[in-house]
Order: sequence, then structure tokens, then C-alpha cells
Amino acid sequence: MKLYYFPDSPNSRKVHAVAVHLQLPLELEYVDIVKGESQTPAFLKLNPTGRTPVLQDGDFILWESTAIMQYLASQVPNSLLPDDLQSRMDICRWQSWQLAHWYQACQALTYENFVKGLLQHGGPDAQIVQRATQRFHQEAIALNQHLAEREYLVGQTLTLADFSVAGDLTYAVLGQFPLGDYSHIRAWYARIEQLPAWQQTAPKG
Ligand SMILES: N[C@@H](CCC(=O)N[C@@H](CS)C(=O)NCC(=O)O)C(=O)O
Repeated sequence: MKLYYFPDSPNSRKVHAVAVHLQLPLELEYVDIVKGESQTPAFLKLNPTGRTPVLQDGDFILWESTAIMQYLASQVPNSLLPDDLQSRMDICRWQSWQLAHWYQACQALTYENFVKGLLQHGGPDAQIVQRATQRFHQEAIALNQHLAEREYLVGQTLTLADFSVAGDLTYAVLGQFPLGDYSHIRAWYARIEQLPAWQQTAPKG
């Protein structure tokens, strides 16, 4: 299997981390999205939306990080995607929430407070930061409450849900995420940061 990815992006990192955690051999193909490599005709044939990551398994092409994570976790027996329906749907719930809500809040803060400066796109826009901060608190309150009573998002062990939600915290420090009041999120993320797969897939900076 081949993964087209941009290792600095949380969406690529969480997919790569799942593969490393499960010891699935992947051929890695670096796509430099900053240089526009995700918009070339060749890449748009793989993913017409022009985004990374993309997985290629023979003739089968899969884009969208959540779908790729589920595909990878279905290759070998493991506890990241358990068989029972309620656990699977619980994981699906957190992955859906991550894509629709958590990612949006985290991505805006990452871009405004970190990426903009990196790419010399100017300083943070105060209004956008304020709106993103509000959205961040709305979601973080719910996540923090959930994690107050458990070590992982679903059941008693690490699952795909943890990889999905943790991905967006990759730039929590550089993106100045207001995590001060959320001790349970911080404790949970510290556990994720202990994982060799998380450490091995950290952006090199
Ligand atoms: N919902 C998509 C989001 C993927 C995405 O936004 N990828 C960004 C990097 S974080 C990308 O490749 N952007 C390239 C571009 O916009 O040209 C997923 O989960 O895979």
C-alpha cells in the first residue's frame, strides 16, 4: 500500500500513526502541498479534491483520512477498531465530530497563530482568532467532560477515535490553543504523546 501524504499535516499524521502503530508496511510518497503538488493533474487523478492524504492499494484509491484509518485498521486484527457494533459506532461518532467540529476550531487557530507566520501570509486576524477561540471552548468543554471519567475516548483502550481527535492537537502549542482549563484533555493527550507511533510521526519542523 502506498500513502501520499504531507507529514506536517495532522490529517496525514493520524493516518501514518495508525499504520505505524499496527506495523503495517506503507510506501510513503511525499506530496509538498505548499509547493502545489496536491493540485497537479497527476495528483488530481488520485484525489479530485486536491487534498492529502490518499491511500493506494493496488487499483483501489481512497481519500479522506478517516476512511483511510478505518481501511488500515481493517487489514489486521487489532483493538483500534473493535468488532462490536456499538464500539464501532462510538468511534464513528467521535471521528464524525472531529471532522465536523473539532478540526474546524483547531485548524483555524493553527493557521492564524502559526501557519500564517510560517508562510509569510501576515499576522493573525483578531476577529477570526476570537471566533475560533469561542468554537474551540465550545468543543473542548464537551471533550474535557468526556475524558474526566475515562482514559481513552471509547471503551477502555486506545482506538481510532483517539488518533483522530489527537491529530488536531499536533499544533496545540504553536497554534496557542487555550487548553489551560482542560486538564483532562491535557492528561489524555500526554498519554497519546507517549505512544511510539505518535512520536515517530511527529512533524520534523
Ligand atoms: N477532510 C480531509 C481533509 C484533508 C486536507 O484538508 N488536507 C490538506 C492538508 S491538512 C491538504 O492536503 N491540502 C492541500 C491543498 O489544499 O492544496 C481529510 O480528512 O483527509
